[in-house]
Amino acid sequence: MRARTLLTPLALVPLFLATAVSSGSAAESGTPEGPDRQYLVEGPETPQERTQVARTGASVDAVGEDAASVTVTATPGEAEAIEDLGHEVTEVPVPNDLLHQPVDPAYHTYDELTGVVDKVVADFPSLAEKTSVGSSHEGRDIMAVRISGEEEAGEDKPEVLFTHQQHAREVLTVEMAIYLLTMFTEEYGSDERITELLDSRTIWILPSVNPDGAVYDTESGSYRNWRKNRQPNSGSNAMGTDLNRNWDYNWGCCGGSSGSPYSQTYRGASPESAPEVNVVADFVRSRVVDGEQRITAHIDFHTYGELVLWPYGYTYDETGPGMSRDDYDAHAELGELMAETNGYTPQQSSDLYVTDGSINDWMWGDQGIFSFTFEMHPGSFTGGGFYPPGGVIEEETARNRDAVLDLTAYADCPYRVIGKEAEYCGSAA
Ligand code: CXA
Ligand code: ZN
Repeated sequence: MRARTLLTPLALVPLFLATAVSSGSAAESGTPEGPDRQYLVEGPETPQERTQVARTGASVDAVGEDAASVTVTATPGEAEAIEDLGHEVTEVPVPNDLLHQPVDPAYHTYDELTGVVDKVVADFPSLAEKTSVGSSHEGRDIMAVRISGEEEAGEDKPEVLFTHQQHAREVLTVEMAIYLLTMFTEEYGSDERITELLDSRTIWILPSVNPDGAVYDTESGSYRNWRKNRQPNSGSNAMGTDLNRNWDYNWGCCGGSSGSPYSQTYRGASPESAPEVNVVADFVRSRVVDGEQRITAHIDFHTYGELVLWPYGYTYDETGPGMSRDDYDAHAELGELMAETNGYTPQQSSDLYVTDGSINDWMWGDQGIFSFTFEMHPGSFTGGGFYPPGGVIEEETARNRDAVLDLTAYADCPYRVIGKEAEYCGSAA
């Protein structure tokens, strides 16, 4: 392997520290040649170049502020493959390395999250209801909270879905779920907009769709930088499937996921092979009533990058099968409108890099649900990566308040955003 230089600002950090933290065994992550590490990759500037980087099997965690670099989680072998593409690869060393830092008590563990959900539904029994959509691989509940205001008999309210923590280490997304649970319950009856929205919409919040990964990431007391679920892979000692590559729409079609169980972006043995994806997809399919999908809009929360993303991810093309010009334009308009409220960068998800089997592609391509990914704070690795300090939670969750309410407001007819409600929503006009 070629020698790699340390980042200049960190040149004084003794090298031995970088090796001292490389304690993960092959069974936990990485390949038999070594565990996953985080690297700065300087060079890739275009979606095509970032897609080439992602195709090595590394997870591209964020695009640098200069738009000419990315941060990745990769095995040493993948790092070498990235170097072979002609990029400069630098391991991000300790102490700037955010791996293995102590778990921040400001963030909620899965058990604490369960406690919060139970308290919300106990405090607001006429507004909020807790259900389970099913179990994770290790048998944990995948909770769903249904929130709705006054119900009239026979009324069919449009429904809005929020999903959180497909990727275990993206801990701020759980705090985002708690923010939404609190906002929609505590402010009903006092905030006029929220009251009106809940009287005319039903909200579904799935605060952690990867509880096994979440527990694994934090149970030792130090973060493990874990992304996937905790499902063993037959014939391999590598654990886990990337839930956001396991959805059943053009699964594995386009080089936007990996077939290797060692990869951070392993797509699984077959679409919905991850029980977490299967039960959430079953839940969404169960919202089809009288042949009509009741859920019209969806946000999947991730970190990090401060982006608003929309489908498709499997192709660079804006339009294609199941995505008309109007469909695309309505996604883009809604995405841009939300991004104006939170200051994120709006773009089609393949502008980042190509992915296949993502939740957004399935929600839109299979279910006709307007579907977005929010990549929350920080904007780049230097803001704390996947584990920003607890002090940012309040500001960075509240930051998405207006975007969530705006999307919820459009849920009766998302095409209204491009002025085409008469064409697409009949009497709703
Ligand atoms: C993403 C999200 C949705 C569709 C396409 C791409 C980005 C996401 C990913 O790769 O799944 N990025 S992340 N959160 O760092 O893993
Ligand atoms: Zn993610």
